[in-house]
Amino acid sequence: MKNSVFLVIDPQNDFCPGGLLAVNGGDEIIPLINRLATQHKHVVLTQDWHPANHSSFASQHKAAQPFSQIEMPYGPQTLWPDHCIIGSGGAEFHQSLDVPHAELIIRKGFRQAIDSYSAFFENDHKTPTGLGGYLKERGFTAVTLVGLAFDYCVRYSAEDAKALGFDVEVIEAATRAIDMGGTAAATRTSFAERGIILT
Ligand code: VGL
Ligand code: ZN
Repeated sequence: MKNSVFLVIDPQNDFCPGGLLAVNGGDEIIPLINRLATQHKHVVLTQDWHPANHSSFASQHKAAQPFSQIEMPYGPQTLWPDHCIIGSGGAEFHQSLDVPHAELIIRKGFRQAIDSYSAFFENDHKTPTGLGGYLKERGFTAVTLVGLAFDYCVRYSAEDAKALGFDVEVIEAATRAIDMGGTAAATRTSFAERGIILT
């Protein structure tokens, strides 16, 4: 596993029970993530990191409900409750997360006008976060993903990693899904079609 990196997606308070965009059981995966991380020499964390007026927040759109869909200049966008606001407690990593050997924390979603589910590209599918270049420059060829949420940030990060040429594995037991309208099943189908290994 010399050439593999363990990528932990958004293990943050706001995606855990009690948080502003809580994912069912989001906190349950933290001990497993800690354990799996000890088996990997190289670990990278991502952190959803939004300004308070972020355009993905329903609160920024007149009469819009959280979890509704709108059309943005870059394509369709789900509107979310306010979450992971820069500097807030909700944006901090879960207090039980214990991955001191993580080598990089990559923040995403910090531009007001565009969301970023993927750790590699923002939601226009064009603007790079820099993570792809970083991993390639360091010689990694394989990415193992875990974290939150399975059907959003884990999904799009895994798909972009695969499109960039990495071997990609997602450990489903160390993820939890938002699962709105069949999005978890759609994620499994998409992974199978793309050759992303789901274990
Ligand atoms: C996420 C929705 C909005 C995620 C982040 O981490 O899956 N989902 N922001
Ligand atoms: Zn977000």
